Amino acid sequence: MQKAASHPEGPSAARKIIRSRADLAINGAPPAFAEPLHVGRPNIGDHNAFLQRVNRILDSHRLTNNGPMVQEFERRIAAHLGVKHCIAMCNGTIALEIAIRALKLEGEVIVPSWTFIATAHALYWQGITPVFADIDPVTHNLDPDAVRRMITPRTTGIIGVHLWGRPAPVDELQAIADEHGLKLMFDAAHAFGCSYRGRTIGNFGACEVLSFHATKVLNSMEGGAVVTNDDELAETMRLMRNFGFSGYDNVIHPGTNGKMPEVNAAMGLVNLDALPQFIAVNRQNYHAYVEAFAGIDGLTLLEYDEASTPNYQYVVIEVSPDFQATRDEVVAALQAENVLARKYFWPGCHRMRPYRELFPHAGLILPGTLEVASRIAVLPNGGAPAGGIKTIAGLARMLGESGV
Ligand code: T4K
Repeated sequence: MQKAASHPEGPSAARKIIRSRADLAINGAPPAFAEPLHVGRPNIGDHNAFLQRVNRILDSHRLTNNGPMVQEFERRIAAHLGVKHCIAMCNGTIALEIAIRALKLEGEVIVPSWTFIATAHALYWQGITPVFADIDPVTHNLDPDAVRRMITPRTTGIIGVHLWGRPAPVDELQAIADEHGLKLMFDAAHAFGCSYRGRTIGNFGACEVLSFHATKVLNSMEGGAVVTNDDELAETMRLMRNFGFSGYDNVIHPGTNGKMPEVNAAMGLVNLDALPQFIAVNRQNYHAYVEAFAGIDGLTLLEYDEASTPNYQYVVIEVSPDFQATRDEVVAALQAENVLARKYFWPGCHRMRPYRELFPHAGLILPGTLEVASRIAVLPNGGAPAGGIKTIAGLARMLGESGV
């Protein structure tokens, strides 16, 4: 089990106090932390419970193809989210692709540019054009008016993303989809356990896609799932994930290999047992960041609304243009101290090579995305920053006063 956030020793015990630019590792001083503090340090539950499950898998000789661990994992996830069906997959990206195909999306599908690249790739990989709509720079989620502006006769669907676990504007997107006869699904890779207006994420749109990648609040090392309340859609996706097989030797649907192996389900189950502790540590860290960063002019921590039951996995700061150091300088200075802050999802999907060439003028209509892409950084959470948050804030405060 990971250590509590307040643990004073270990890799995240800071080795110096940063008072001036001369104390900065980027200027030649030794780094504040002996070992890297990662944004995506995996949450790992009870080691013995996991090893026992692995032994059961080995003893049973059932390694994959919808084995008992996967079935148990699916039941537990569906119950946890209060959703009818969970179809576990080998990763979130394949889960997105299978959901997109099962919904028969084609032509153009509207997505935010401000998301992990997998959301766009899952469409493009299947010959569908991802059309990037702008976000609200306050929420970082799709702006419904911007979505309306991107609808054309070729549009067949919308994929909303609950970025950082903060819910997308579900009702507004559903209204747009209904009005225009479009399919709506959600990329809920960040939003495990979060909710929208009192209802757990997983229950919205035609289906929602989860990721259980190592860096997520709940991980199965690699893994993903589609959750849905639609029986027919669930059945189609179950077929698609296993080459379209219905029983032995009977292929009744086109398909692929999207199956989750047993060992991944075992990891997911053990971690699900420890999820309340993981979220408690994230939350405790988040509040420690809030306290430590209070009063640093020009740096804002992205807020979570307790009512939406956040998992607090991502600690996101926004560096304002008035800050003494640019966002890139802040990230470089943090990284030199071994605080491996990330610029997720800079520069925005539309400015990444495959899509830049597809939509050379997209920047003109995505000002919110450009603004957010230029000012955010994601800080370590989970077990990573234990004992180090005050040092990280001290560095930020110094940068705000003197620059690098
Ligand atoms: N949609 C959204 C909105 C997503 O965010 C994602 C995934 C997906 C869809 C697709 O789901 P998957 O197909 O991945 O299930 C990471 C993850 O690879 C990716 O899963 C995640 N989003 C994205 C936000 O972050 P990178 O390129 O940042 O990964 P990487 O290897 O740099 O890891 C981040 C940090 O975590 C590293 O500094 C080291 C640390 N780490 C990582 C791993 C894998 C560890 O300490 N241990 C580990 O085992 O993409």
